Amino acid sequence: MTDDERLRQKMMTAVDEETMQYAQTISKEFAKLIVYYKCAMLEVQTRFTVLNEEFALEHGRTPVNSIKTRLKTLPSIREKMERRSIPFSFEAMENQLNDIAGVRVICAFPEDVNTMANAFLKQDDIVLLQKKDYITNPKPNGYRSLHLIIAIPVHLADGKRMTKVEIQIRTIAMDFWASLEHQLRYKRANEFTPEMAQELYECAQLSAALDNRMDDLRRNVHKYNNPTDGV
Ligand code: 0O2
Repeated sequence: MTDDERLRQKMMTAVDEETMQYAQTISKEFAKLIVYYKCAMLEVQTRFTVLNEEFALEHGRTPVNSIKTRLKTLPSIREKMERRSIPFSFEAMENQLNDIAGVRVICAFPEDVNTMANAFLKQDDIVLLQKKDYITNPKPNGYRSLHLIIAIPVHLADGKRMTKVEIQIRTIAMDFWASLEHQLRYKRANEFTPEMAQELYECAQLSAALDNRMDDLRRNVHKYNNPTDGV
């Protein structure tokens, strides 16, 4: 007997056939939904990869340093819905959660963040649902990033389905700070003393200053090497 068969036999003794079938239907429906999110996420990743290649052809450098993708797991989805007192259903999951599929685009320079965001949002099949500009208006703790919630069509055998994706666009320096802060905070489990919070905030300021200096340097290098250009 395989492990799967043994597990099924164990479950059969614990729950009736009707419950088993219900659980199977639910897990199939969940798997189907997750596939749509995965396809939407890959589509977004491809669109940024294409924009990056095109930019490299025209300008001789790549504005996108790396692209990370992640799909929320079922326990993480349930935890978020419980935290927000949303009764669990697939409909509520689709309508009320914006970040089941997430794409993080890490850019070289601050200017690249807006260039990439604008080029992406210009595409006529992308619907912008929400924009939070934590670069112009950083969070009180110093967090900086451009957040977009968009819907993108996923083309299926029987038509298209608009699917939501959360996109975070930030520079390497912004990502460095956010990744370390996230580790220290470990999903809100760790508390910071006011001194620790201040230290983190100052680190965020340092990373913002570094971004600005590197952006100035990029502009100067460009101007020096292309004296007739406007930039
Ligand atoms: P994870 O593990 O990265 O997914 P939301 O909960 O997303 O519906 P909210 O809080 O209004 O609603 O969304 P917001 O402000 O757009 O932030 C969502 C995500 O941005 C977070 O997801 C983080 O990835 C990132 N983020 C926001 N604020 C901070 C911050 O202060 N520090 C760091 N390191 N990341 C931040 P999750 O689900 O919290 O985490």
